[in-house]
Amino acid sequence: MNRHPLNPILSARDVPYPATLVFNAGVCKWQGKYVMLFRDDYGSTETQWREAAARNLPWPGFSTTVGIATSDDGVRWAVGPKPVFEMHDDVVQRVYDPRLAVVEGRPVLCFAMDTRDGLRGGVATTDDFENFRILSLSAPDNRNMVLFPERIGGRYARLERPMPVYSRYGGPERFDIWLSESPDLRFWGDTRLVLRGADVPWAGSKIGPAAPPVRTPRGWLTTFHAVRMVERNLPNWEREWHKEYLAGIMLLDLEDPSKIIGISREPLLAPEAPYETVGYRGGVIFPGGMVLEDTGEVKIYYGAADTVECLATADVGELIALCER
Ligand code: BMA
Repeated sequence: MNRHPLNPILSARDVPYPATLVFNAGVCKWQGKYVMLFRDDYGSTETQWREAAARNLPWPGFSTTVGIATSDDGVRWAVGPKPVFEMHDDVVQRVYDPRLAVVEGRPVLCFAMDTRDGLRGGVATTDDFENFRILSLSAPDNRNMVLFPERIGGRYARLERPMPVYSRYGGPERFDIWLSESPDLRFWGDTRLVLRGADVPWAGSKIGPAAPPVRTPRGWLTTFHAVRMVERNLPNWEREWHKEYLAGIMLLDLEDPSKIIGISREPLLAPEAPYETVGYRGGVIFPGGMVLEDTGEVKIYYGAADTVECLATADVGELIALCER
């Protein structure tokens, strides 16, 4: 992977309305442009987090919105004048971590939703990136949903990450990637396990789908995030933080994407650059967008340190080779 020299490609200073942390974006190519939906946590400053940490106060409150940016080259972005997707009422605290896929020509958004009753994963469609129609919301707790860009065997498919706790008897956090299918993007079922967090040798803790998969002749190429517990305290606003977030990549069977063809034996991206290791939560790489260009270049967009949005590129053949090794 090559980190783009202009990284971070989007941060709070590019946003013309209240913004503090701009990260975990979804990106797609639509009608000749790159479209990005990004998460914006605002309403609390860096000074406030540090003060909270120093005085052992609870999490400084953020509000979250989803904003839009567009680009001609996938590198330089123009941010829209106001947020395009947000929800906040007595039950819903916020929607965040958007992932974008163009499914048979139609933009489809997956998102996470914090509610008083648990964490839900949503699927919504849009024709204009201004109005979003929510088609489905999962039972809690589930999130990190990403859609495949076409029907497989006649059905839509998504990767998702439920969060079993009770059945794990208070053991270490180990969440896995699952796949569900749908005839209409509303009703989801035929759910099956794809990859266990415990089976990622270089991470071993919880994992989750990252960017929506792209089709290659060798299989569906898809990134995931994986948590590695580290001894050292990572530089972040909290007193103690030991979860490092890395990116991995795998190749799934074209006909049955619950089957893994191959998976990279090493992380695809680990936090190394200063904008990845230092921030609100240092040591976090959280991909949410992946674009395969006609030239064979793959653009991977990722949130870094829960603070900014970044871009790294690679050659599709090399990524496939990593999985098939
Ligand atoms: C995950 C989610 C992401 C976040 C990541 C690192 O559990 O909350 O939104 O980027 O943790 O803090």
